[in-house]
Amino acid sequence: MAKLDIINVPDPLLKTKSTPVDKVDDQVRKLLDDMLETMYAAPGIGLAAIQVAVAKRMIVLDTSTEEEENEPLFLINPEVTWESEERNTYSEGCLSVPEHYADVERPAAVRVQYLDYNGQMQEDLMEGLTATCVQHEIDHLNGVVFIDYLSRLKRNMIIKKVQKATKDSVIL
Ligand code: GNR
Ligand code: NI
Repeated sequence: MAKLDIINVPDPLLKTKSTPVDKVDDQVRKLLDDMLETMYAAPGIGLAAIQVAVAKRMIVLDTSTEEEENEPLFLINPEVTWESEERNTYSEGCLSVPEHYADVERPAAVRVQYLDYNGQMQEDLMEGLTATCVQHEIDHLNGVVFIDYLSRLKRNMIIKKVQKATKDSVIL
């Protein structure tokens, strides 16, 4: 396994629409394993491939708490097949927008169809934090970051701060 580098806003890659995976092979599984290691190390509860600069429709998730066993989920070519009328608001963060948080409203529950680690089709109902997180990750696959839901003023302010923090952390 290998830990990968996570890209930050305003990297234009984060605006690209990722392309479907056509075959779940060992190369795909290797990337999923590396993404999971990267997510756990961050630490985060989700990660989309585009965040490690791979424009493929793959995400990893683990919303289990510290006291629980790890419960990794691997989703390839995920599609929302149903969303609840009920909405939920969470204070969201993103590993590509480090140290910034904002409320985002989304469907409280979704059904998601996807290929699993073995290339088998699955359909799961997701609720609570898992529902929020999977929608946040599917947004990444479509080139959308949570700050895109904020006003242009707030978004630009956050991008500037992340850029500055990223530059300041470069050791010359
Ligand atoms: O680690 C993460 N936490 C989080 C919290 C609330 C809503 C969404 C998320 S996803 C984020 C990791 C990430 O950036 N995934 O793309
Ligand atoms: Ni994110």
